[in-house]
Amino acid sequence: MNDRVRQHQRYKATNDHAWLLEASGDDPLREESRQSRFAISNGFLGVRADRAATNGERANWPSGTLIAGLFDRSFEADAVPRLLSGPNWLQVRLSSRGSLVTRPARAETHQMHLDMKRGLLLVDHDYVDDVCALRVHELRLVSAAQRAIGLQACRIEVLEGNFDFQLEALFGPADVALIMDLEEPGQIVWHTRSGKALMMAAQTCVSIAGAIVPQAASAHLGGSWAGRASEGQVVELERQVAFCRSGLGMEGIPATASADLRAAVAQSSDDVLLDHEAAWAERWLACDIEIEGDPAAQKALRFAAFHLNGAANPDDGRVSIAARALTGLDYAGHVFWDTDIFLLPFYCLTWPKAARALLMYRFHTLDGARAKAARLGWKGALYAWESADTGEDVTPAHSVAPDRRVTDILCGTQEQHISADVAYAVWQYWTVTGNEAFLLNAGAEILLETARFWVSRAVPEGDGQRHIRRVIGPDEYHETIDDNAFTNVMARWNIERGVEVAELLRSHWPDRWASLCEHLSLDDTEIGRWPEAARAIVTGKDAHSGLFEQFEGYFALEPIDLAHYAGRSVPIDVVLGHERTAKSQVIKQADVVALVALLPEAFTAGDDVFNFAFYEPRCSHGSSLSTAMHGLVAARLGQADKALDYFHRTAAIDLCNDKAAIGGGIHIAAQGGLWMMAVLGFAGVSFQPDGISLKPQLPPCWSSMRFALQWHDRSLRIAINAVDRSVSVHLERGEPMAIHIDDVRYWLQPGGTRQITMKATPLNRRFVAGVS
Ligand code: IFM
Repeated sequence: MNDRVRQHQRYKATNDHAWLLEASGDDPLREESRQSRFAISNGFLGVRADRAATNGERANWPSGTLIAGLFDRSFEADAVPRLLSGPNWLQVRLSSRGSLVTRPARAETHQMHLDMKRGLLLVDHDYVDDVCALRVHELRLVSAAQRAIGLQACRIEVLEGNFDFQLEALFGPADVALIMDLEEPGQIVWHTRSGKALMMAAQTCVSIAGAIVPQAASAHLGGSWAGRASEGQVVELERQVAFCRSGLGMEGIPATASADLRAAVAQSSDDVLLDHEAAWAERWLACDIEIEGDPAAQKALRFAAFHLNGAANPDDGRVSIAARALTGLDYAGHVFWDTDIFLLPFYCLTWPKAARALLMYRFHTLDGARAKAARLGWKGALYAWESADTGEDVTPAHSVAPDRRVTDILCGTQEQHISADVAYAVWQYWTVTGNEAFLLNAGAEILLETARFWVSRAVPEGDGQRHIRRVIGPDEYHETIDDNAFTNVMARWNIERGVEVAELLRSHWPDRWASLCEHLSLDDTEIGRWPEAARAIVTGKDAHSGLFEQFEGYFALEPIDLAHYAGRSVPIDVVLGHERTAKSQVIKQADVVALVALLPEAFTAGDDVFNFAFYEPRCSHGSSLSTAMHGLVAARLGQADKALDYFHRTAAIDLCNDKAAIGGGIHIAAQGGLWMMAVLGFAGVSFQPDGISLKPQLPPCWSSMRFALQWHDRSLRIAINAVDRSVSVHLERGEPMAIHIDDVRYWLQPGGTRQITMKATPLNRRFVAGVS
């Protein structure tokens, strides 16, 4: 393929629609949602799908480049630190004979393609002018291979007439909280109020028909170019940027950064593109899920994996993933339990290195968690409900409620299940990877310090039991409640894991155990009290019925039939008002149901079904985290139709234009939840001490499902076929291991495949293992 053909091919999106997200035309009301949905990111940089060739006539919101971990306050009076953005490096202004080319030929010629396979955003526009007609193709990426780098390439084809052009490569302003220190050709350095630094280098090059055009006027970054391109000719602009930030455990910007960034932007765009595509190909090999029979589910899972892959940086243990990942600024870029509970499963099972980095972030913020526990009068570590870069709790104290009143936010002090959620994530990673170095150097300390917190937090009372009072569970409609079942059962579990990890270290790594005990001032007497403390925590479970009471007094609250409010377009607390909602049984999101999902062992035979049946109709799904948890539980309970309905509702949160606008960013927890529903729900993956277990119950319309998993440094490929009722597991790489299919244990040899034919029972495609 010659250079020109190859250059042209770059801008062509794959024609496999299962890998594409498409939008066309102008849709001003949905523009901001589109910017989130079509955003690209690489765990360090995030770029919303702002228009580049806007010709300056429109200042898009909020524009700019989100930079993972770059938190600060803009002004003294700012309540909490927020994620800052670097400049928008994608603005291009086109003029023809001195006038801006602003007239799109037809609205529908504006087309956006998110090519998820190659990790590219491709945008096409046609423009007309009195003397020429132009077609502009744009390609953008933030490199999955070299996370510092962004690349923009624009190809301007002259369809008719002569194009006497001026082309400007512009840079939008950086966040107001970034103060410029230095601007010199090709480079800018900023600092923040608290002394963090951001450096950016940029290089732009323009050519006509392959010949470089000299710059007409130079700016420190970007610049302008002028020339004439006649009909059939192509003007091409290539711009590369590279960013470096300091401030997270680093002493300023490294001395070599300037040279490194300049070298990065000087690379050939072909090399950058090829490396990026290769990195994406590797990710897809590890995490793609293929579904036959449900194209919408297929696309939703690709979209989920696309954003999950873009959200994490396996090389940086100082940052984590915000509630809107790097696609928007809702929640100020803060990190919630979303990451530990909804995202970790994807990373543990498909990208353990990224999972480890996310948990190292929790390790690096452990001091903040210890300080928070101490400030509130407890021992151990209470993680920040909303976390930024230091581990300090950055939950705002107030917000404006939907009724426009300023209300207090109590989550920062009361939503304490976060500590158990972090411990849960640590344990999950340990179970899935067996990474001893992580356990010894970071994981054990988190488990012990969070366990220690709960032991001090669950206070023994006159009834001989321990109570955890004045908390908020996942259901945030009920504040300052006592003995939230989710919090208490997770706390118990956390303490038990603390005891387990203590025993493990004591017996296998006594030296490390001794040094950790010294470091934490922990001794056998203190740990000796933990098992009893765990047992004494009230769970709210009725011994006869098996039903958990969501919190003390919940059953006495006003029951409200949510069916009467079906079709409402606003959250139920807006309809009922804050006070009535709080005095009712209406739940914001999965709470006891989340417990069924996370700790199924806390439910004995049939209790899970009963609890799900009781709580599901009481849930209003006022959080984007809710439907995924319900779908996961429904799938595991064999309620495949219901689970599929939850799956598609979860997918709609970010993909459906008729839902609430998502201008503030995509809901990354919902994306993680989709993956969980598919793999942990429909495929029925769970963990055994010696391997993985599968209990597939595919929805009726999914004729097959294929996916890959990582387990203890092994790679597995799994195929479930509902048509011939087969399940096959292939051990692609790694040592022999056990695999359990519907409770029957099989042994897998390296390179070997197990294919099992299942017998279908009449119920809901519930399979039973048959011939081996
Ligand atoms: O973490 C969630 C919380 O559970 C509900 N409100 C939104 C937060 C961020 O997604």
